[in-house]
Amino acid sequence: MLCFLNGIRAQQVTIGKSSLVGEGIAEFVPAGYNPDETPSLILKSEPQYRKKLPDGWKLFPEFYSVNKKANATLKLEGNISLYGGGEVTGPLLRNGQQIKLWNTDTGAYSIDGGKRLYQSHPWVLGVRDDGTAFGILFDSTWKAEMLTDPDKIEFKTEGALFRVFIIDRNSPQEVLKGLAELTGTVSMPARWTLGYHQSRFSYGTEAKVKEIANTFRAKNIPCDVIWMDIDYMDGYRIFTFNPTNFSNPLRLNEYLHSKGFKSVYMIDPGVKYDPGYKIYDSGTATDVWVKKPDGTDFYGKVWPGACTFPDFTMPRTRKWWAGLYKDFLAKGVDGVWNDMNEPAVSEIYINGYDKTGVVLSGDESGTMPYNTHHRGGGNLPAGSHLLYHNAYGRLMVEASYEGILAANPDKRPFLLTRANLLGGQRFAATWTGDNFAGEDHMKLSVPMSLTLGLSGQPFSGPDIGGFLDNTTPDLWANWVSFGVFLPFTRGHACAGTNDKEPWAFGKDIENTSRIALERRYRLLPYLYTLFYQAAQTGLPVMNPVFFADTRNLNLRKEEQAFLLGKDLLIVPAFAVQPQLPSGIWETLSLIEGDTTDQYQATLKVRGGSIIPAGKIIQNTTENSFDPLTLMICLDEKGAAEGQLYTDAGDGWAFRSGDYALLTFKAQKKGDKVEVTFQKTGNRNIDAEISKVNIELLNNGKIYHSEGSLHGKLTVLMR
Ligand code: NBV
Repeated sequence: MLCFLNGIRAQQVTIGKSSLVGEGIAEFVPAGYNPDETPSLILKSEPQYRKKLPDGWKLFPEFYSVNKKANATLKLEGNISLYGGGEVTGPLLRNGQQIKLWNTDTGAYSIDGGKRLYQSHPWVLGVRDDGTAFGILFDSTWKAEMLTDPDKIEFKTEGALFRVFIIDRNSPQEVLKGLAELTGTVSMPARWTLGYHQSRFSYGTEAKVKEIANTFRAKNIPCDVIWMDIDYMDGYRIFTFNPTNFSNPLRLNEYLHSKGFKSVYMIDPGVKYDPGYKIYDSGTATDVWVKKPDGTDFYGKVWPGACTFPDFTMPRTRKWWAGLYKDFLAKGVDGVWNDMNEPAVSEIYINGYDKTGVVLSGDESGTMPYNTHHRGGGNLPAGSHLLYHNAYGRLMVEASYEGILAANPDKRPFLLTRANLLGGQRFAATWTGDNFAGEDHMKLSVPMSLTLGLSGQPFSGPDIGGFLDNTTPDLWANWVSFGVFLPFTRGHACAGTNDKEPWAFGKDIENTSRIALERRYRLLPYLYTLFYQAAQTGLPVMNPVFFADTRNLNLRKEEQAFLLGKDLLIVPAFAVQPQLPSGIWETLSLIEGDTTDQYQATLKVRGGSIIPAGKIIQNTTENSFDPLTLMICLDEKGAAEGQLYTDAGDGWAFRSGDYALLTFKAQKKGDKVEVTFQKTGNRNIDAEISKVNIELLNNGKIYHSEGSLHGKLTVLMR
């Protein structure tokens, strides 16, 4: 049927097939859809069952073809709050926004939502006034634009027809669980990845890395991970080490391990065009490179100069790439950082020997031309860069994840990626790229990480302090003080900027940083439990305030304050008149001085909850739990509940029962509060948790008591 769409002649495409593929999850397939033109790279697997759509199903997309380019639209009725879209700038509440889905290396991005960023999440969450919610997933990686208008959600691609999935459930949390049923969840991270990470572009020598590590320990500032940016490599050749400055990486990593640190090293996709360089030669011999339309190798400029690029659409390439990690990780490397994988390409060359390249314009600039050829294989058809660009980082991290896992099968892979696609949380955590050392970017880091969480990616955070430009002491102090409550907590800095370690800003700010980091470390038992829940259910770790009361419309825009899990409210010091949920919320102190330090965020515990906290530790190789503290805040009925999940902290034994999940319940009887718990899992935690402290927060007062998991846990409110 011919019609007009946004004033342009369009062909309406009928829905060829619709079915129910999960509880409240519908799949819509347009007539003429061809998976060889739009393969699915977002779903974890094809839905297991398909049933008839129930009578009364309300949300139907409309499909169009505009000049042979596919479009899907969902008309909206009533007042709907829109969220999602993944890695975006601009507000948390996304009504009236427009984004381009074209993964782009955009440093110092504008804060108002105008520019493209590094990832693509073709997903929108809608919340109705009554708190019920729906979500729409556009299953396409073609270059696209997504509009979240007040009256419609529109997804306009530059490619072929695609499927749409719509989830309609009774709360936004339930919709996010549905998204996880389709796209999977984060894989349970190792405990050390939840500690503080210290990075810089770059700590340039082995001696400098050791100095940084030692300063953390000397100053008693908790930290778990030191990061190696590109300068550890030999001339930016991936999977190599600089023979002078990082001559013995195994020695360095063993040194870091002996001090309770882990190490993460960067690996970019561009392989230096350098016959004689092992990786270039083996990639060439295996025939893995992305091709130009004429079938010859594509060359583009990145850090090492002219590079070839692995074509991750080919199973052969992913296998080859995965295999490269074995020797690399054998040097004691604990985690991997995949950068520049949009892919970022600054110039293109006719051949690898060129001295001058061509700089492309428009959306092709900064990456490969649209017609660059990807060969595909397995379930993936051959296709153009216009189809596969947005999946490049996602396919790369799948291969990296597999390689890291194969190299160290007894450890949980840790991978951080800059580019990714909806669903890519299964393989890698993320950070919000090259932000700027300014107050606006600091504030933006809250809605950015919240929105990623509402788009399936729970494990994210910004470069604390700001990557580009110098950071002032005041900015650092403000940023680190709430940044420690973001799921991924890493300080990072660009080359040429000032030092940005917690001690770099003078004694007072060092103290502020220590308090903030000690607060995070005390909360590790809670955080680890939240990640366990995220891995189980797909619920975010960091949540918008409106999750506390989905019917309170005043909370829908709140993007300064946020929730950690559902029980802890974080109000950053910069927040001006934040909209907070009503009900019982008690102020929580975790560290001496944390409620008087001007920079620290205010923490509030929800009435009805029990938060498990540990003691201050310097890194996660230390026992967090002795004592375990239960922070209890009763609801109106004098009851509270909370969970603690613990396991070996790494490895997979938890999958066969070596874990402990404790569900605590507190009930007030007279002036006595009794705490009981139930345990599932086979892990014996007696040695780890020999003592339990109780802190009951009530009307600004704290009631203390002590006990153990084997005795009675009670606290008197007098
Ligand atoms: O590898 C250097 C940087 C890195 O520090 C940063 O975090 C990435 O987002 N990388 C980009 C390359 C370009 C920096 C200007």
